[in-house]
Amino acid sequence: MGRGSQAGQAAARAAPAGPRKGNTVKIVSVDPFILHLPLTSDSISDSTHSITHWGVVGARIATSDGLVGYGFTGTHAHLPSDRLVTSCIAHCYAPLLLGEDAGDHARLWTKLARNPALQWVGRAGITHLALAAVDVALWDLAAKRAGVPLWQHLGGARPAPVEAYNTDIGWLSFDLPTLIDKSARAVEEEGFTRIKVKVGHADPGTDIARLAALRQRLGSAVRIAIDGNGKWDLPTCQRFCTLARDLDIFWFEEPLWYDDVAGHAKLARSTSIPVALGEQLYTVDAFNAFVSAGAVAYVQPDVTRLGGISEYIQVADLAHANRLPVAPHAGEMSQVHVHLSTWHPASGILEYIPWIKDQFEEPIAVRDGLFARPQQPGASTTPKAEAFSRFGKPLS
Ligand code: 0YR
Ligand code: MG
Repeated sequence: MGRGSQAGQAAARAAPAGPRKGNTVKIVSVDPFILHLPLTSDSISDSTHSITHWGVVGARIATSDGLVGYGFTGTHAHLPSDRLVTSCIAHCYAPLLLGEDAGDHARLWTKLARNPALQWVGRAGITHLALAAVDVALWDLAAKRAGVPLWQHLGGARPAPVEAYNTDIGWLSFDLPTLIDKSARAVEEEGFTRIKVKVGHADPGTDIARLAALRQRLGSAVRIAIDGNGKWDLPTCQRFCTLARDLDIFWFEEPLWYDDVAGHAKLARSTSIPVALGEQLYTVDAFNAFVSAGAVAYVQPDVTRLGGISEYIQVADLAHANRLPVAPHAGEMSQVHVHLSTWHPASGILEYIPWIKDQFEEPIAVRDGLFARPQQPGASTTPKAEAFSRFGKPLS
């Protein structure tokens, strides 16, 4: 793996820019991998999850011109389920990809996603996470072959830079002094004007007290979004929203169970706090249900859970057509979102969680609260050789 990573980068730099002149470039290998990267804090919790590592579970795809592409999904570093994803890549998708033209990724997406046998066992879940990894690797290859960063390959940058909001200051496991201290430092020393705070205590009054103290410390100019990670029921969310009236909450993310379209629609109608969701949705059809029901204001696709970039673009276009802003999930845990947000006209705000960035050849960078535009050819998904040697896990 490590050698592959270095070879991939060298080849990407040597790749001639410009059109392929109709040559087909064959897929010669598809190799899954698992990395368990330690968080920058020892452990964190939101209302639903407690984790110590982030799982980067992916596919390394090599082509006949010597290029190597990387794509991955994100997990909570649970090895048995990570291996279900890599098994799907190795045993279900690789045989469908070997010998194919790597540049044909629209057709290849359909070949994998609509394969009758695979569709039978999963239009979402494990098979879809594996599809995300493979699809992103193919886009990474396409941009490397073109010799440009993915955002440029997709059509170039929107005029405005992408604003970063910091979630790493606001975990539910932080006590109030830590929450306030980290938030104040992010705003006053690092230049963030947007932050996101986790909520979801058994008594929503606890969250109100934390947010009121934070609002008082930071003043009215800082945008504070909150994230419930699907914990509360509808009456609890409604009680919370009533109590939060004067706190100027920018959005309420995943207030309810992830798939509950009717519940989110009811909540959206009963509060002026905008509803945000999408990081747990696997398909454009799921997004379509929420958008059609008026159940979402900020649309939050995740390329590592949708079937990769190919399906993300459909979701972003759906939001755009409905004049809804797109604010993708975690730009650090899926660097691809920086490229997609730099390019797509409905984007403008992106989550910042700095856990895994330093394990990649081109780390994501935020300056004065804005994401820097990636410069290297590809999708910024190539892990460092050292990441494989230090944090790689056996596939069986
Ligand atoms: C930890 N961002 C999120 C982490 C975070 C989750 O489970 O994955 O809190 O990704 O909800 O918006
Ligand atoms: Mg979230």
